[in-house]
Amino acid sequence: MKITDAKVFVASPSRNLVTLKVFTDAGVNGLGDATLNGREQAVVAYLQEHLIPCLIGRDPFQTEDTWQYFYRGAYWRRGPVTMAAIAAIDVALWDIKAKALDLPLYQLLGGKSRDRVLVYCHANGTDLEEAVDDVGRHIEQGYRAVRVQSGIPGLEAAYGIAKDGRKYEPATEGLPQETVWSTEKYLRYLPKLLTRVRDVYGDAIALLHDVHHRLTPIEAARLGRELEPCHLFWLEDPVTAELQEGFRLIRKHTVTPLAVGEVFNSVYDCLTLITEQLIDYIRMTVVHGGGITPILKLAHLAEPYHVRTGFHGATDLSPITMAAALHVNTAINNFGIQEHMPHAALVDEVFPHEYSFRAGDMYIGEKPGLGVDYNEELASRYPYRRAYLPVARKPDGTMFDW
Ligand code: KDG
Ligand code: MG
Repeated sequence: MKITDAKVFVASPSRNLVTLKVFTDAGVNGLGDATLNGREQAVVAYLQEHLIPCLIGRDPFQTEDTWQYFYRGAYWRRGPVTMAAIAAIDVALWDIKAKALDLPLYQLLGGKSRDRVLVYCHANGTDLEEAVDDVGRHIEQGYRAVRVQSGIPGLEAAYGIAKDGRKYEPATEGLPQETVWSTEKYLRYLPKLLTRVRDVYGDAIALLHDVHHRLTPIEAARLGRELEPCHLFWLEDPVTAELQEGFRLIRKHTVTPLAVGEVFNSVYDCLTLITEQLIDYIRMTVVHGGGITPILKLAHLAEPYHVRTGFHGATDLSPITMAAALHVNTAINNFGIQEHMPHAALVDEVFPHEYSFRAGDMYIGEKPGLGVDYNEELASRYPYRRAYLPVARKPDGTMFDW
């Protein structure tokens, strides 16, 4: 079998999503997600100008060699643009291979290790009462694991908080939105929120929280320690993780489980974190981590260190990435949990998919390949619209992490 062509689609069915379709001479096609929130067109150019010309004529079954060709062969390695582009090709090739063999993809990744995949949802509110109520609404929908975010008293905007009754989407059209952040206000408030949620809903629910990279190691250590009575499932992205060694300090002071990695794109971003057991969950996922080929290796590397997976699953990762992640989650032994932020109904229409949600779990389905299609005609009615993630500053104007 030979690859004959590949096309990149950029559409905005409620949000921008970049999709790759790879064609073969056997009539089998594969899909890959290449979305990088706020930097979509850079990945499009990388694919169109640099990767697709080298892809034509290759054997789609050679997933390992093709991945190495684009990773090693570029000389310039890593980075989210490069790795999202390589990921799109890698996933599309795995999709082709599984379809050609008439098997659901998880069968090629190790077979079934579980029947269902535990997911966590996002509950949020502009204040404590609203956030607590929203947790209740999600429990009623069947979720057994809930991430809780809330507006912070004294701050106008906060990460993860929906406004005007709409679903939360951080990217907005126009230039980046400017927000103000105060570590002091956040640290004063957060233990009250999570203690209250635990008091109201009891011990049976798994609770998670995303710090979104905004503390220093010693601040994160203090927060982790204060949250210990809440028995969190995890505290996510406590610090910017470029300095992996910073986690040693956090770990020294708290037994609150730690998750990190949604912005990572290489195993080298988390080698120290994993091999020194500085984290409990690794969140790097298929699209930003370079595809199924490296993510499978990462999961296998993490297994003997008791680090489990908790793949990123926000709405800026398309249903193709969700399906790919679910296949990996189904096959590996050290699966932990999967993030589930439901896509808008229109996105689900553009990407008809086999996977489904029931009573707090996702089910991958048995269709050959990834089990996702792409409705090109429908997608073409929603052209790309430039959008950016917000930026954050401290109250005195200093640039900070959003
Ligand atoms: O594009 C940025 C989002 O993917 C990110 O803010 C979502 O932190 C996130 C999460 O945990 O889902
Ligand atoms: Mg996060």
